[in-house]
Amino acid sequence: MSTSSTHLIRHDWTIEEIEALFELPFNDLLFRAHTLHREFFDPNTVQVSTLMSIKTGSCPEDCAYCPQSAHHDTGLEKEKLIAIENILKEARAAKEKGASRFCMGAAWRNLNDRDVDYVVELVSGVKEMGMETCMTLGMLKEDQAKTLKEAGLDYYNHNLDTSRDYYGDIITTRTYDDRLETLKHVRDAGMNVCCGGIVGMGEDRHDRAGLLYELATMEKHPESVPINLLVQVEGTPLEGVDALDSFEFIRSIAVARILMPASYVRLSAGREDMNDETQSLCFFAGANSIFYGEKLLTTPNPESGKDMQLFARLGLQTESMSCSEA
Ligand code: SAM
Ligand code: DTB
Ligand code: SF4
Repeated sequence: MSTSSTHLIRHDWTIEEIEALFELPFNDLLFRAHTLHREFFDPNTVQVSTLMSIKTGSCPEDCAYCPQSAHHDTGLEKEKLIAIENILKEARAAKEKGASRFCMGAAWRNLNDRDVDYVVELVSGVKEMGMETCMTLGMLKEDQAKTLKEAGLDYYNHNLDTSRDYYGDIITTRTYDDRLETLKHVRDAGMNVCCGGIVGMGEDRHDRAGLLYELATMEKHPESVPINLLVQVEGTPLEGVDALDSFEFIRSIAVARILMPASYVRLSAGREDMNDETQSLCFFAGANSIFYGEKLLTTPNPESGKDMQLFARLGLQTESMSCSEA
């Protein structure tokens, strides 16, 4: 980012301004997003992270989209915590395939103190390989966030998921303010914040704007903003919800790029249901990070060979591991 660009970063967006961006003609919106993208990033470079579930299923939360909630019968086999050595083996394989960050997710409502030593050991092990680390473990207390930071954790993922207004339709077992409190602990501890949400959950455009409003008016924007397209899973309450128009998904990426020009915008879950052209337009609109590897947490993701082919066709490069300032 050039120093002359920093004045383009605003934190005082209004919901009306954000809705007006969504209303722009598609070409105008993409032109604006792409122009800004070039001011802040190399437009032909994408950061790739690999995701692994370290504790799967039987989560006490009732998130309506999630296959791992104990409230829904999705037929998912629940698993105990995976042995550290097996996770480090996967991390090594991810590094060999070109991932620069390894993200570990647990189906927990919150991190329990009894599991802190385990996650600290994982962070150290992955860091020793020279990869960046990210974790998503549910709610964190202030002291836990500090411990994770001291262990060397680079990013903590904790999504707001949707607008404040629509949140109660999706999750009833925790509040929007619970989420914001954990995000504050992560920020205060000095870790990079990875925070975004899901679109295609039956919300309207006002809610998509509302989610981006919450992120873009934070005192410091999240360094990484995952925009997930709902992966519809059989047995979840959101199975069968009307699919989101792919142009509306691309618009959401473009608006995120305009609102948070210096942040990585991650084209996150849902790529398995997108064609190459949709993904390419997302990259043009400002997405510059993806999950790489054939599985997300529990659902399929495009095979890495397929992603590499698409990157080659588009002349895209993956970000080298030295670029860790994000
Ligand atoms: N339990 C922790 C939490 O909720 O923060 C961490 C794991 S949770 C699975 C991480 C994120 O995955 C959620 O916040 C949600 O945004 C995303 N996610 C879960 N299920 C999804 C689905 N079916 N489609 C798209 N994104 C999903
Ligand atoms: C995020 O925003 N998306 C990822 C990651 N953060 C942890 C998770 C997507 C999960 C998709 C459903 C599944 O595979 O279980
Ligand atoms: Fe649990 Fe996270 Fe899934 Fe919600 S999104 S049910 S908290 S694993």
